[in-house]
Amino acid sequence: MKKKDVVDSILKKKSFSIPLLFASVFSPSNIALCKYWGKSNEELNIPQNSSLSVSLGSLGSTVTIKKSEEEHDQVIFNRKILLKDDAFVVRLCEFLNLFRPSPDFFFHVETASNIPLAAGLASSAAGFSALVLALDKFFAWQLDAKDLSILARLGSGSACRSLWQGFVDWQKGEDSNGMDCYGKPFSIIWQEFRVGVLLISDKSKSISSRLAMKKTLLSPVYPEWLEKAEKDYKRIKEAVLKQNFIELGEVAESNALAMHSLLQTVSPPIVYSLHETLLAQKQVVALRNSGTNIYFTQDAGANLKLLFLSESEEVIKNYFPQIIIAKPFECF
Ligand code: 2P0
Repeated sequence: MKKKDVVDSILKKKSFSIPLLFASVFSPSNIALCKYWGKSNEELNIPQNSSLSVSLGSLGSTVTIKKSEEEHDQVIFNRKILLKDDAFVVRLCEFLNLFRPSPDFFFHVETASNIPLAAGLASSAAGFSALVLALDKFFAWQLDAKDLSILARLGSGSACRSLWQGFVDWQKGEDSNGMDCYGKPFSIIWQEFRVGVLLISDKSKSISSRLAMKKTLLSPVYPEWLEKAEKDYKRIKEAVLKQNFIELGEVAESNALAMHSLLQTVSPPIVYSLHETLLAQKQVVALRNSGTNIYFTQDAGANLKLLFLSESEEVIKNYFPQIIIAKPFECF
């Protein structure tokens, strides 16, 4: 199946009426506690392993769409008009091709992210999630959460976990077309849970996660990653359900380190960490050894995300004054 077939199968009975002049939706960013790393289907972003994430509360992206007055799509990012050949615009327009009511219908898309670009967190996840939700609102499709999550996944895999606040489960599913591969929120509300974003570098990453994932599949130890990811996913799920912070933190940190070790087995090795990343990891471990319950996780970049509970917030702010603290459950 191609992306367009999936979209058509979801939208088969939907009309493209436009009752609104515009639609605007916010989606939070999300951080994986058990990482999605490797695809079994590149076209449809179907993962090799199940993953589990937590949202970043009010940190994320707002997408506003309306019909373009021009004869092409217009994309504005943080108030700046982007050029047609910008890689982000090309990717977005390709995605929008899946949803045009007619070939001469063009979109005006405005994306506003409140995450510092330097954080390397203005990830595609919140953007594609908000875009799909905005399309649903704009065309009044009223799709259910499962279908919306599948559509968001077609834009970017991790976007299927950005439709909700709190913890989200993304099962890899069994269906080769990915119709059982979508995000599902947990009903757990864990008010004290915090994610701290620790900025290490504002340099763009050396290699996109999409390409890095592809290269990693060739690693001789990739099967070992899959085995570990499956175990970690189950343990983190259990820890979320029991609200066992120590277990959650230990497994999440170990999962992130395993993903980065795996990256080093690729030829040539893929290294996202900087010297400062390793120093910050050591600082987290030192703080933990002095009695503060804190763990780190790291995605496809040099920055760290710190996991802790509200009881440790003051100590951690003193230790890492530059930290940006997200509250995944502040809206509940
Ligand atoms: C994750 N990452 O689970 C993992 C961990 C980065 C490290 O999902 O190709 O932008 O669009 O499906 O979702 C980043 O990859 O990749 C990612 P595509 P995506 O959050």
